[in-house]
Amino acid sequence: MAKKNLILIMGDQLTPRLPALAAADRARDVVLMVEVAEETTYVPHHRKKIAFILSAMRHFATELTAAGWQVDYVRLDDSGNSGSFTGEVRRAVERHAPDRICLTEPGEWRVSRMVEGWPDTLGLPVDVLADNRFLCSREAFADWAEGRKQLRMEYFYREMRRKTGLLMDGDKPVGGRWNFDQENRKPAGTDLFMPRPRQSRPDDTTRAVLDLVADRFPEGFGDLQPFWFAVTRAKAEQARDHFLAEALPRFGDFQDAMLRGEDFLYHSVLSPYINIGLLDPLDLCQRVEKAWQDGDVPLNAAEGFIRQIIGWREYVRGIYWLKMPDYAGMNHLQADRDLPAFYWTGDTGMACVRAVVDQTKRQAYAHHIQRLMVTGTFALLSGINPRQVHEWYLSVYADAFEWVELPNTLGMSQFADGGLLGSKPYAASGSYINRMSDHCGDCSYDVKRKSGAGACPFNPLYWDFLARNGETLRSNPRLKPVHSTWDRMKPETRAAYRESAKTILDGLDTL
Ligand code: FAD
Ligand code: DLZ
Ligand code: SF4
Repeated sequence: MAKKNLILIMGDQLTPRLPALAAADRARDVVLMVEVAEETTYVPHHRKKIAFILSAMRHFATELTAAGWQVDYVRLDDSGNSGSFTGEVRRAVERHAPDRICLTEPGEWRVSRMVEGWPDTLGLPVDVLADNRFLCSREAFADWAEGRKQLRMEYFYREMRRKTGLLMDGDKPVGGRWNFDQENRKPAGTDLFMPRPRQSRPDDTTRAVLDLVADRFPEGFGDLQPFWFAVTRAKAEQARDHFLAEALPRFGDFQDAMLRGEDFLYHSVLSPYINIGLLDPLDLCQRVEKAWQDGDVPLNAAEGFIRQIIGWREYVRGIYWLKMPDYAGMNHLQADRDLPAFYWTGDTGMACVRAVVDQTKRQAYAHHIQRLMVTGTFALLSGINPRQVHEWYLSVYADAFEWVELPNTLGMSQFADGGLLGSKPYAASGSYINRMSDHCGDCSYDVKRKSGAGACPFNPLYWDFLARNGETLRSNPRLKPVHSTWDRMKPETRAAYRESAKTILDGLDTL
């Protein structure tokens, strides 16, 4: 008799062509989906993120049932819910007596370890299938990395362009260049016609989940309302099409800009949908390429967007699986301060940080430059413990899963991996934020003041960061010019920076 499988689908695996489903038989096998306390609390997730994932899971289960699958769905508040993947798989094994368990490889190392223990603890064979929603398998990335002294994204990206054929003219990049990033650094101006991401209206299922999350996490971080994330594939595709038509044409030009009161600018806000499986990354890139071919978007926009997906997204996943579990414990700069409370409350006089934290609380979303150059740079300059910074980012964004969040935070943003991911730290003084945004006009601090009372904290902290980490960073050729500037400063100027920085660091929570 054919073997009966229990197919486990996790909250970030909501894709009909998922390998574990493709290998299954809907007449014979049982699909298991579980809402479990452990996944909702392993970091203090934003409440909107929890609601987004649970609602999308419920909708996906309904779609699978309609497509003829037998779905066993366990809700967070079902009596007897043991609260963990392991506990729920054990209970499902008792209910269905399968011959084996089958799943697609989990996105996070933590869960992967859990699954490795199941053959012993549950006494059944467990098949773990590679996740073919990524364009570069873990093995292919390890092969690419083998023997290389430096794992630079740019070279990986070129290989991915060749592999996918995206924006290629034979074996040459279209437009004669691989990368148009230099054209993507314009500050944005206020625009009455700024596009907004497409917003979905919550249906009965989402409303029930919102009530559940409100009830279960009354003190949790982040606003639940308004809730407008798409929670089905069809709605996510509408959001995608809206982005392609409305925002993509200007995505490139203003990729690094920040504007007060504009939470999204020309960004796609598609990462939550891609990361839980509602949108397919390759299909998305092919649509972006077609928009360029049809003359609807400029090449710098199409290339910039495709690079983020087949370049950065695949690259950070490769690094994660190559380097875990040691990666999570890295702390190259030995940063050991606690994360200030204003990362959770937004209660600070620094207008840029306040704006990003406020937006994060409202939307469970911030775009890349807000994450990297505001909250990220501030934590880097202040020497905040990278594990605390990592747990904050993993908690507060709807798109945050460790495989993508950890390398971005610990590597790109905090330089805690010693330069594996980026060739130099993203350290900057207030003038960067002043150039790329309009926050400084709204601030209790003066961006033009270099040190002393009222000076923008980023200014003295920038120089103090370089001086404090001099021993570790001086050998970095890309930092030579700034270290030379520091060395040429008058001793009293250097002393003023360091004195100011000390005052700031001693009273971080009061900024
Ligand atoms: P867009 O600007 O429209 O970009 C298009 C797509 O490209 C994104 O949807 C995303 O899928 C991909 N992308 C862009 N940049 C990156 C990147 N650096 N790494 C991986 N994919 C990228 N991204 C996450 O998906 N989850 C995270 O938890 C996450 N944490 C981050 C933490 C820090 C400190 C930093 C600096 C970046 C982080 N990123 C993370 C990367 C990036 O900021 C987000 O992917 C992006 O802001 C999502 O918004 P968007 O969909 O509007 O992106
Ligand atoms: C993030 C998350 C949350 C909040 N809740 C659940 C859940 O209840 N059930 C579930 O299957 N997945 C959830 N997830 C996503 C998982 O954390 C994610 O699938 C794993 O971390 C991937 O290894
Ligand atoms: Fe941020 Fe400094 Fe500008 Fe204030 S002055 S908004 S702290 S960069």
